[in-house]
Amino acid sequence: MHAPRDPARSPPTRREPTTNDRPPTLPLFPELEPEPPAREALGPGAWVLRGLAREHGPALLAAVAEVAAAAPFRRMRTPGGRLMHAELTACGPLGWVTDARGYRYVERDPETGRPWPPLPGLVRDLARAAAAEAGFPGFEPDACLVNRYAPGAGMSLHQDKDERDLAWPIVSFSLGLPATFLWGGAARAERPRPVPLAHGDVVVWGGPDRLRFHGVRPPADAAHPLAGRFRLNLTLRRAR
Ligand code: MD3
Ligand code: FE
Repeated sequence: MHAPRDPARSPPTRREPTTNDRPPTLPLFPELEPEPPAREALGPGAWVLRGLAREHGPALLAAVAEVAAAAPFRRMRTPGGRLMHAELTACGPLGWVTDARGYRYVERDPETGRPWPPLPGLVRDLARAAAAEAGFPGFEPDACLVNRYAPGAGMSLHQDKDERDLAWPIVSFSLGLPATFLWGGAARAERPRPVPLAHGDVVVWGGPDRLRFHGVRPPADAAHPLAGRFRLNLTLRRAR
């Protein structure tokens, strides 16, 4: 053990400069840097929070597996009779479904007749934190949709407007294979902007951007080390 240093008796020491004293070196060609910015505004109410959930990837995928064990992934039919390409399940008090009768939120899985599995605490906590960071404090989701995309499966341009109070945002977690998200406008005809989304990216969509048309390009065929040949997307919503 050292004796405690008495500052009054020891001579002032001068530290040698180390590399840590240098100001950060800015990239010569920032446009060539591989690191995307941590936060990107897609619009006045929409934020990409790059990699915010990456460290929770294994836990989130385990949570999805547990949900899918109780409420298996399935392909649903649109009211027009078309089979959706993404497979879907849900957790939390309410789950979104589509069939010949239309789109709606229901308390029970129509496949099993049982309530949807509970919303995992980690998912709820991360969604609340992400919403707060994007300027939506107090977000309390009551519905979590889980979309699973195999290579070749996408989602065509649509709006999300089945939720009662559109003032609440939607928080989405992307896991597994990367895919290109399509960020459209208020009208379907507006050409959407491609936004690449990777494992661990979180996006918050709200405010004036809540009713934008959006879709997902099918992921390319590849294997993700944690998720295999799938892209998974969790969307957290306040449905009622
Ligand atoms: C933008 N899912 O489930 S999540 C959907 O990646 C859905 O699985 C996509 O669109 C996916 O409805 C995109 C992101 C998302 C969700 C809702 C939005 C983006 C949104 C609502 C308004 C604007
Ligand atoms: Fe959507």
